[in-house]
Amino acid sequence: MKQFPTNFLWGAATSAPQSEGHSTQNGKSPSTWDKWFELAPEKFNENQGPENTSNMYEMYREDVQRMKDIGMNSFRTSISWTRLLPDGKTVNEEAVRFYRDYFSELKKQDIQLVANLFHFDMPWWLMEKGGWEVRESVDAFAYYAKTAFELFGDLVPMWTTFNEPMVHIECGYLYGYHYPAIVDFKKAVQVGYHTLMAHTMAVKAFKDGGYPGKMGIILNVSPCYPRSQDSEDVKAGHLADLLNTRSFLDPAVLGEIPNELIELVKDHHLTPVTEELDQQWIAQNKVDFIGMNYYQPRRVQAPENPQFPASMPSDFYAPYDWPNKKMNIYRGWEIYPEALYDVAMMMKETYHNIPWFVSENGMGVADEERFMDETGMIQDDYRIEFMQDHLLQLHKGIEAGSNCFGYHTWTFIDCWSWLNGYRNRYGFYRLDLANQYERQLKKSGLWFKELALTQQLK
Ligand code: BGP
Repeated sequence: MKQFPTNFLWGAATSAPQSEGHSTQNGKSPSTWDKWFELAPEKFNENQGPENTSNMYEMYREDVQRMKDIGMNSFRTSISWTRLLPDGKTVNEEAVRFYRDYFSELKKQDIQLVANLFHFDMPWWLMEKGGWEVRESVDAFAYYAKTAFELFGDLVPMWTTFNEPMVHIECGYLYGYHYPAIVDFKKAVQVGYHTLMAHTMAVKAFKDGGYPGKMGIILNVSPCYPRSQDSEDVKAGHLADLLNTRSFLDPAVLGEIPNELIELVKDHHLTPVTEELDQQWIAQNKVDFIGMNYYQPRRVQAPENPQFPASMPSDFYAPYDWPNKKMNIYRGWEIYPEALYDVAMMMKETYHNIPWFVSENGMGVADEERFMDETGMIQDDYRIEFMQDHLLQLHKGIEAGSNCFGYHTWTFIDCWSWLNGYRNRYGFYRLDLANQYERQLKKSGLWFKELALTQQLK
């Protein structure tokens, strides 16, 4: 039996675009997802766009009760930028009413909210001006952040600026999965830099305003394991970590962009446009905590034909197909719980043991209906085993002194997921699309309730 610390946060995460629905109603203006779906629905799995998702816009009151029913004492969602500020400046009163009521409901039920500001949903009006490619996006984001702090500060104990900033950078500007789906390493670096500055200026607005609560950022962490101890493979692993993890983790926690990264980018003619005071703002605006989304590790090897200057990250490190890996055969991702212990140790040893939590971890399963029993309950023992194995490693890290204060799974109710639509199911509650978004508890929800209420992993 493993006992977790008192006050440990047990919960789940979702995002506004993946859970609210009503994506172009009630005064909300379109994000890139709404617009892209309108322009090219065929890109989306089974032509399913973000209009309805799991309809929490209407069902949040019952859903907060559902959280309570399974012992959750914490929950993350995001605020929709385009719902709150449809034109970037004017507050949508309907959005204020919605979020205040939703967040008050959580507070009433003693469920600690982590409110995130950006989960891949760039406003379309800003995208038309260049999105994260232009400096205007930094000011626009800081303005939005400040507006949110003013309007909801009394209801939000924990804020985060971005969810997985590397994802919108890579997917939008290198790999074609998010709008504008272009391939341009130099633009990707500029977009990354503006994202970092948007984060920094939002933290600055938070500190300057003296708002209550704590401030953090959520990063996707895939610890890198090189193919061998051969120096070229080790170097590939090091560069993958530098580009994917340290690029945001170092400035957010240590207040500086790694010098090595600045030099690397310079050598490869990728240096972004910066402003004079940027470094100073980064140094002065560190976060209070970090959220780590962990699904699978990154296995790398030295690239076969490195190009100079690099035109893609794969010129620095190539993927390596580790033969011993255990797979989630229902989603196609590697399962490697041990990495969570490594993350815990990295936070303790390299990042001053800053408070952190697992902000996403979970097992996606396609066609999950096949595991439904005669009573209608999904018997997701595979998911229970997945969480158990990860929690064991996390517990080991906590025992070794890592300052981890919580565990959120992805996700609470099965939700829509970008180009994948509703294919991969992750929730504690099954979402019945055929039946008016009805929610049905899965076996993992019952298991989680016991865990959260006893704080013990059996
Ligand atoms: C994370 C994102 C989530 C969610 C999750 C599951 O990277 O923060 O938004 O999408 O991954 O991903 P998928 O649905 O593609 O399996």
